[in-house]
Amino acid sequence: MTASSPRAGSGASGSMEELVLGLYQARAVRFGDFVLKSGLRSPVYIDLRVIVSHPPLLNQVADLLFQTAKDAGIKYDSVCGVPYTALPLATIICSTKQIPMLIRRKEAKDYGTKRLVEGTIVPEQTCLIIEDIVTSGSSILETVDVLQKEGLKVTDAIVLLDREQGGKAMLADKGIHLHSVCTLSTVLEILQKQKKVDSETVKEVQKFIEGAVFKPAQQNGIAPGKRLCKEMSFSTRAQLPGIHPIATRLLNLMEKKQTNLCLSADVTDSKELLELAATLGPSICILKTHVDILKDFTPEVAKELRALADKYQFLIFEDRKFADIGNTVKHQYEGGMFKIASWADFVNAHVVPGSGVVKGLKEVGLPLQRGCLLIAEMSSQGSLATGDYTRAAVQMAEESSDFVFGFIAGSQVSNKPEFLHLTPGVQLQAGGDALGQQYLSPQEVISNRGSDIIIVGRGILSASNRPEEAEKYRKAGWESYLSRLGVHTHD
Ligand code: 5BU
Repeated sequence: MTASSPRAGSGASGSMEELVLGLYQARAVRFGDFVLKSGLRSPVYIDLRVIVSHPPLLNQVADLLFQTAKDAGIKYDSVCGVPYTALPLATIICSTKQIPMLIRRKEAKDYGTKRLVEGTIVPEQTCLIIEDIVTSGSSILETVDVLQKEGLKVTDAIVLLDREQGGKAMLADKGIHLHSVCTLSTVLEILQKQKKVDSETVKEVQKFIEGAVFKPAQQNGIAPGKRLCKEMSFSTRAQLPGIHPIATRLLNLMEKKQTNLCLSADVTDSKELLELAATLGPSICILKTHVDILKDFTPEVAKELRALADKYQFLIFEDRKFADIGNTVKHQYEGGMFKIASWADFVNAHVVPGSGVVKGLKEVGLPLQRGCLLIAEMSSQGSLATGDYTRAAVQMAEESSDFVFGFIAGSQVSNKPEFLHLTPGVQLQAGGDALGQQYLSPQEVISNRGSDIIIVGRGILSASNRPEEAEKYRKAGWESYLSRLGVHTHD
């Protein structure tokens, strides 16, 4: 038997099918468009953590791991699971087969003096590693390293699922034989046979596996996002309990006007701004301003803009990007010559100052029933708003959902359907500008990356017929939203 093929022997293919279907039913294997921790985009998402909620499946997996080690003829004295998903698996194996277990501590690094491995370590004894899934092999190697430093021998690792993205070779390079219960190809084969996945998706995943050279250092480590909320229509999301009133208003008017287009009205003349609002108003759900670029702003302009927003039913978003301590942003939001809070339905803020920025804005905005978006990602080249920063923005939003109702981001960063995602850097033609702006198409942003609203500036403003161009963007954005709903309906 080869390590990467389904287990041979009596009833093995049956049990393999049972396993794969069990994983699929437990939603441990899902298809869609995901960003992995490594930064790679993937059409398949595998989360084996969920199996602890399915005891029969958990036992089955533990048994298959044990059998795979047995079939491969591996001799070992103890078993160690790679934290955390494989810990319960190692526990079941060790408990049912009466094998000594070792536990690798992940946190010990932080405390310095704590032991790195719990259990009785007998130097020169062989420890078998158990893991749930392998992509690059780096998690296994970390555990190997710790065990070897304790004087243990490690030669083999058993994994439930090999994503076939270079992990096996990487481990072999370090002298570790990887044995897998099954591979992603096997999972696909079985699910296609069982009609759980169509041939197109299978091809897409196969292409991904073949083409995905693992790049651990890639940017943008957004936590794998669930696409569940993207199956929901805007009007359904508008009624979610606890959703922010601005989000409800916005989602309802989007559905009513059939538009998820936000116009970035980046003009410097107030008359032109008001003209844009009056002529493009019917095509947009939001008009985004940079009030500080207007050369002739007066409070009257804000008043007229407000009247147009109410007439044509769009919201006003002042793209102020607050980024100071709470006390300062409070003044910037409420006062000065622009008095933003008095006319803008919502604003946005950077998360770099910490939660004080939201607290400050909230003091002014909440009594006025305003809302705020947090900048989780930026469209510009080399943006530092990636990975942990993006995750921190999501957490901050979750902690102040009475005021924050969504994100500026390049893709879906939160799986909570009550949060809206708005994406700048959108044009029908891909490309960018000379100052670092990067453009994606409406379809890419809405259908593939799971955002809700496209923000378009020069794509529309530089056209000779702006209302006609705005309609083109409205249609492209809306059709992408419908296709996203449609795709998921057929899932
Ligand atoms: P464009 O003409 O479509 O490139 O204008 C994009 C607008 O969105 C512009 O007003 C920017 O200030 C704004 N923007 C952005 O482009 N990228 C970002 O990450 C953020 C805002 Br946040």
